[in-house]
Amino acid sequence: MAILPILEVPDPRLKTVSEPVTVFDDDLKTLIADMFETMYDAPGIGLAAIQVGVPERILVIDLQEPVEHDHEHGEHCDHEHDVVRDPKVFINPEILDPSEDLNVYSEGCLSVPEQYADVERPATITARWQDETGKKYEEQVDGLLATCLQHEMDHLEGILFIDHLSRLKRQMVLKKLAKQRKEAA
Ligand code: GNR
Ligand code: NI
Repeated sequence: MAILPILEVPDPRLKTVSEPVTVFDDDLKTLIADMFETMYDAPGIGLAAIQVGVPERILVIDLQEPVEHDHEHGEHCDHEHDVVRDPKVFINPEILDPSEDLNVYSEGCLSVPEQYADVERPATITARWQDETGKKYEEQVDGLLATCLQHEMDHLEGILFIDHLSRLKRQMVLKKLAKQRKEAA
């Protein structure tokens, strides 16, 4: 397993249109394992293969809701371990019949680090995809998973969440990122 470097704007590779996966082999399973490790380390709730430089239609998502729990007095508790992992893999994903009603979510992206902006997307979609063995699925998806899946699917088309913003807002986000990078340097 390996943590892979994540591409950041303005890396031109992020604008690549990714290619469908046709071979479901051990190399694919290794890449998916590395993508999960990279996503959990970042941390993020989703990752597209192109974000680690691989132009293939592969997504990993884990909305990773931390679970509330009680514990006995004096019991040792490391909250980092109190996360129920829910890893989801989407290969060659497609969206069918997006709803007319939209959801607004303050989105972020590991390729546009530490910047957030409201993005409107269909609230409900039907998603079709394959898993790492090539098995096909079709399911209706809503809530944060619908938002995240659409954000990730945009990556497969070379689109970032900032591309959904007005030019003015996009420039504000990129200026803020440049300023924060300068201050961190
Ligand atoms: O970690 C992430 N958080 C997030 C929040 C709202 C909408 C989408 C996302 S995905 C993002 C990780 C990422 O960049 N995936 O491509
Ligand atoms: Ni992203």
